[in-house]
Amino acid sequence: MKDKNFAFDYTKKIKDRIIGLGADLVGIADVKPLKELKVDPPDLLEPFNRAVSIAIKLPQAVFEQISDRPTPIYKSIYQTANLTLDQIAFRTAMALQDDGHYSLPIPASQVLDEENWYAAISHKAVARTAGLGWQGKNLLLITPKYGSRVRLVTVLTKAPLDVDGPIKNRCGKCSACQDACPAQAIKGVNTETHYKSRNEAMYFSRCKEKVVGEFAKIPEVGVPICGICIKVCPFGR
Ligand code: B12
Repeated sequence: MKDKNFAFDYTKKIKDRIIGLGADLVGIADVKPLKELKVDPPDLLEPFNRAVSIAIKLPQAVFEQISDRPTPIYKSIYQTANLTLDQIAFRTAMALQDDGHYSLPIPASQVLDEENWYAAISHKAVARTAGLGWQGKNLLLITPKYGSRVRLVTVLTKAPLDVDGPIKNRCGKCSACQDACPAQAIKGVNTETHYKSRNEAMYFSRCKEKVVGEFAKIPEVGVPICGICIKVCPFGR
């Protein structure tokens, strides 16, 4: 009973602290179901039993400016959001470590395999498992309050934190992202849990060619971003 109360109080204390660092959403995932994921290095998850998922929202106005391609301002906001998340994750991991809990912040946007486009771990999978939102038809995490207008980061930890559970998919019959995708990449398939592969939700090569092959080559953009399926999603508008 004492341990149960301690975990409850400590989880609340850590979540409040992370919100105090500037996060908008925070949830705790059990690491066990995440062991199905391809991670880099392959033993990344071994020392940990919890994954803290952290999201920050993005300014509404930047999406209003996007019509058929990412804007230079969106590029700058993308970079600032990544930096902000990396700082929040770093400070969270250090706070957990100071309390005696082995912890590792995972970078917000670091690509480790540029051929197959994989990171150390999928922040969306962690966020979904931690109950921040569901995996939408656009393959992104959709949160009830901000839609996909969030960026994500993860802190792996051994801290005794209470876990949150996944929430129900609310995409329903909506096809706004499928209709608006400039690459016609989104298949419009729903999932009650998560897609088994990227190709189950989308023609992944079309998305990649548009974002990496075209948008990242716009001189004042220079990074693989798009923003259109985020903009048109009714959640967060
Ligand atoms: C490489 C990368 C890209 C590549 C490849 C994208 C991709 N879908 O893999 C490219 C350059 C194309 C890209 C494009 C974009 N990206 Co990107 N990208 C990444 C990065 C760095 C790694 C992704 C990765 O490892 N993918 C591997 C695949 C297999 O995983 P996945 O896409 O997450 O999908 C699988 C899992 O999520 C799994 N899953 C979901 N829940 C669960 C639960 C369990 C238990 C399990 C086992 C599995 C599981 O189901 C999916 C199918 O296997 C992440 C940051 C990160 N570390 O996560 C950002 C990230 C995914 N990108 C992001 C964004 C926003 C975009 C863009 C919209 C561009 C933009 N900023 O405008 C587009 C949209 C593409 C799309 N619709 O998917 C955000 C998503 C935020 C959100 N709200 O969901 C992330 C999380 C960055 C961040 N820090 O916020 N990206």
